[in-house]
Amino acid sequence: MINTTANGERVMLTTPSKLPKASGFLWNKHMMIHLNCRGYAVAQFMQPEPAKYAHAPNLEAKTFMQPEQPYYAHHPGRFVYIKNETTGEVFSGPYAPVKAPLDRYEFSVGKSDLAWKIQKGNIELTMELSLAPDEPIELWEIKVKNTGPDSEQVSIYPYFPVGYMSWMNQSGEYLKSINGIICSCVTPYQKYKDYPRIKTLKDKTFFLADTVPTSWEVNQETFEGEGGLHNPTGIAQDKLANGDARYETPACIMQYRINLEPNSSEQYRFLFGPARTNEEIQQIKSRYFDQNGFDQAREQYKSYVATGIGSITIDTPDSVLNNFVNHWLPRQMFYHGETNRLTTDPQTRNYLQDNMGYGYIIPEGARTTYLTALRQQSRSGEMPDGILIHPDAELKYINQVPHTDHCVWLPICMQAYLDETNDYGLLQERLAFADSDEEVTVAEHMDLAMEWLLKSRDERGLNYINQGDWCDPMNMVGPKGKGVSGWLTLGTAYALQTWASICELDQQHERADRFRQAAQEVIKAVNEHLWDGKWYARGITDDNVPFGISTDSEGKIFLNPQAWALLSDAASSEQQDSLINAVEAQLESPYGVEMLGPPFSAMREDVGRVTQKFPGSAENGSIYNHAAAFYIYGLYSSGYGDKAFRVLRKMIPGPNEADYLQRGQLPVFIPNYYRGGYKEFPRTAGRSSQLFNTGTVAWVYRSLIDGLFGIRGHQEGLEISPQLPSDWNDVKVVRQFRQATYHIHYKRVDQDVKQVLVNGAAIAGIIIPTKPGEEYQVVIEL
Ligand code: CEZ
Repeated sequence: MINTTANGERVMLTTPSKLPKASGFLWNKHMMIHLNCRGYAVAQFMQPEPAKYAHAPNLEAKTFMQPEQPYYAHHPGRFVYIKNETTGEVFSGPYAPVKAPLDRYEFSVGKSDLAWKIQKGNIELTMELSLAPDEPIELWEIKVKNTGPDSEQVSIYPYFPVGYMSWMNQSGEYLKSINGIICSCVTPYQKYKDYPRIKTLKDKTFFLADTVPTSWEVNQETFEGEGGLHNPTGIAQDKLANGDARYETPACIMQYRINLEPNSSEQYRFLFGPARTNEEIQQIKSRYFDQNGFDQAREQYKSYVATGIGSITIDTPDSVLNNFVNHWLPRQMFYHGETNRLTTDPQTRNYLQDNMGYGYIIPEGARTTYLTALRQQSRSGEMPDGILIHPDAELKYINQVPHTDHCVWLPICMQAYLDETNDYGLLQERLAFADSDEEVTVAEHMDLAMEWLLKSRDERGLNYINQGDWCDPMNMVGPKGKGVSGWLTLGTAYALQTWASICELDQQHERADRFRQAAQEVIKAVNEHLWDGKWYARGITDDNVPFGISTDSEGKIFLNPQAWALLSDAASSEQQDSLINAVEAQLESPYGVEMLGPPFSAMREDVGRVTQKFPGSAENGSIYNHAAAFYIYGLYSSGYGDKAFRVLRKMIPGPNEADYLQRGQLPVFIPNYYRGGYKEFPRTAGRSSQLFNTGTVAWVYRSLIDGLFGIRGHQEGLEISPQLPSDWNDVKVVRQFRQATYHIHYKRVDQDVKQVLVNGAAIAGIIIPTKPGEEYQVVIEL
């Protein structure tokens, strides 16, 4: 059902119906497209705000990408109908809208393309999507082949619905001069002040073909007729009606009527995307269709994606893990760093954590993000809810809701960058503030952020939560200004300790002591007020009610405080054992660790919106992988290697069939969640959200480097402290580190003294020095 090429670079699915939402995605810096195995698509491009060029049939609200995105018959997608001109029989690729049974089906997800090969009778259809490297254009190549012994008369109809573009003005027509369909609209608006912006928008959607069609149709309703999408009236006719759309819903449809001799094939290429003017579209046509622009663009796109390689290549006994870590994990981190989830005002915590992952691929890129973020800090030390990364951006939606955790992420993410690069010069850069021109060093900015966290605590020493912390929808714990977050208080402790370690390495010993001591006070407060006997509480509400505790019937235990108690060393070893036992007993399922349990079944007004989400979905007790990743990192940092690996491994779908069927996802990304409620709703537990925007990936990568393989950067070199699963005996890893390459061989040996050998000689201690350009052969005895 699901296969992988030997090197893991492609994943193939051979059924269109058993994992109906299985999907893949492509992106460049200007767009992303998420396609499922049946051909339904969600695509966005930036101008500078995210916009669509293929719309739903109703007017869509502008919101972030959705988990468990529902698809319906008229959902935007990329389809090809094929009609046998002799029998009249019709099927469609990749599967929808006709959903006729196919003789062969393969959805093949590559790192820089998505492809399908399907067969019905003697006709084989191949559809292949790639993207332009640096503009929002889909490059489609469609091939039909006659694999039978007789010639076949067929008509091929690419069908790219454009949907309801606008209630103000929408239309579409075929233009012979460009051999393409251009659909136009005016993005709806009502404030006259918006006009200057509206007139700059790419309000046209084009569909350009390299081959002149037999006929075409631009009118969705005419095409569909009385037959419906599974049997469109347009296709029942000999030729399409060459129609247009005049304030009617447009669609891009062409007919190619051909005679295919045995073993012969025809190939067509199409370009689909947004543009502002017809001239622009004309230029796109010549750029891609004259000479070999199309092929070149595909190659360039492939090279672009290939630059997103991580800093480790692994060869362990677990081939699924190898494939995932060598290809798909760094690809997903690269996507996050390159696009910031297609927003112009990423949430501050997302911006920092996404770039923590990016730092393992493009360190200079990560460096810039710390500077960009700190320039937007206020003189008080407070960080804004979102970071503006485009001159026209403004804080929107969730970024208008005050959350109190943003300062926490600064030292934590920066530490990964410094470990990797040793670029302590960063701390001496001088920057101003959002509300003051006074320039101070990055280190001083960081001090202010830490002091802001310390100041934002109540008389007990616990951090105020206001309308949310890491958990966006935990919005009613502290709006009155009293409620506190147990997780955030532990976050403060961990941030302070992390900043103290950075100061220590930067030879700022007095500073380091000060922050380390402050962390101890914070931890003392947590243990005094939030230890519930067996685990840590999630917080205390505005009305002084602790929650996330054993006497709660729902939301008894939350994962985040437990994970961060491990990270911040707040828990004694007895407390560690106790909270880990509680997590394992109450939250761990075959699909990973749930974020809280039991899930809330109704609104709890002193906790907030999180409790209104469907039980077991998203923050209300799903296996929220981002939270699970904190826990994994916490387990590694406390030396629970086997436990950490068990949970980490559950993030990757498969390899057994039952697991794939339950999750419904291909092992090409980690989704933001798998459904929880394993005890309450076993039928849906494990189901993937299919949403590939998640802070998880950076933390998983960091867990692999700092934890599992123990090859973390240190000022003097590479620090060796692996925590391999006890049943792994022989592992090889190639680690790229500060322009040097380490070929590392982990071996279990039967001798008391274990050594680290570098180029054949044992080293004293656990740090391997590093020199740019060097190759090191390392043997680590276990
Ligand atoms: O967003 C994520 C945030 O981007 O939720 C995480 C948070 O840490 C990330 O910064 C946990 O709350 O508002 C909501 O209810 C949603 O839950 C979204 O905010 C959520 C979506 O996954 C965004 O894609």
